[in-house]
Amino acid sequence: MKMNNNPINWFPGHMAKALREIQEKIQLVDLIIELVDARAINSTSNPLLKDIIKNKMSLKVVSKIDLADEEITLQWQKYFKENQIDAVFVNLNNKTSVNTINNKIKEYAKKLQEKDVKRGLKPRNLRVMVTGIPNVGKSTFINSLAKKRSAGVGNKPGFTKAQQWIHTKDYDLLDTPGVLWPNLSNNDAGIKLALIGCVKSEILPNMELAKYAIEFLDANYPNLLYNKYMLNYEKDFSKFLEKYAIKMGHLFKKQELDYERSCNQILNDLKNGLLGKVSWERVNNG
Ligand SMILES: Nc1nc2c(ncn2[C@@H]2O[C@H](COP(=O)(O)OP(=O)(O)OP(=O)(O)O)[C@@H](O)[C@H]2O)c(=O)[nH]1
Ligand SMILES: [Mg+2]
Repeated sequence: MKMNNNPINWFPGHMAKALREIQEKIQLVDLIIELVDARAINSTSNPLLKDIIKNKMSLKVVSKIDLADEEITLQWQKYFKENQIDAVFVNLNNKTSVNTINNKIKEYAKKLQEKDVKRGLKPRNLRVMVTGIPNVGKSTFINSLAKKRSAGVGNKPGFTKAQQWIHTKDYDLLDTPGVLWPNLSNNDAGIKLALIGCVKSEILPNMELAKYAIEFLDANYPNLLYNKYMLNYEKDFSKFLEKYAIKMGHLFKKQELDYERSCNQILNDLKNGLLGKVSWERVNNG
């Protein structure tokens, strides 16, 4: 299914500003962490970041693995390893995951400090910034690292704009993330981004989104629909929606079936992982 309207007209207008902000912040740090969503790793990766980062150290943090298809997550892990892209896969609501990231950042801090010592410099704290497109978990990430350290938040003098830093024993973290725009170059990127909540779903008609989702589930995860709704999908979205609306008692003014409400419900169930673990993109298929 193809949609004619560009669903993310929001982004181009803000791209220049976001780019400027990121470029300014990048100068302040040693390590750039890009958060992406495990359910759509291609679409949630920024297309330009690699070029902006240049020779700085970078780490990909793949969030929300608790909502993603485990098999596809494994494929991505293999892919990153083979391509020497440093990545950690996490559920940011899980303490163990946060520890994993923390240890990873400490490895980078150690590397930097060893370099400093080699050059005869006094070793200093690694400086880290977090980037990512909307809703990938940037704030959750920063808060969990900050809470763990119960670090004070304070101004670091000497920059034109006072930046807030979170200090830990091994590294300093910029407390405001850089917001990036998504990768729209692959097939149906806008739809997938709406389905995982990275762009406002109002941008696309809910009916279209739900149709895409149901057809995708039927093709890729045939059991999930029946398991959740106890309804068979007979290759006909309208028919499925009708059966669903009747079953759920979604009525408009107590008479007509309220399909909008039904679509909303299905989309929310999906976004919250209530149908099961679903990934919308595999490695190498956009
Ligand atoms: N299940 C699950 N939910 C997560 C995870 N990480 C973040 N979330 C949820 O995702 C939503 C968005 O997280 P935020 O931390 O606000 O994301 P953000 O990138 O700061 O979003 P913006 O500020 O809008 O750009 C919240 O409801 C989080 O609880 C994760 O690993 N697993
Ligand atoms: Mg945030």
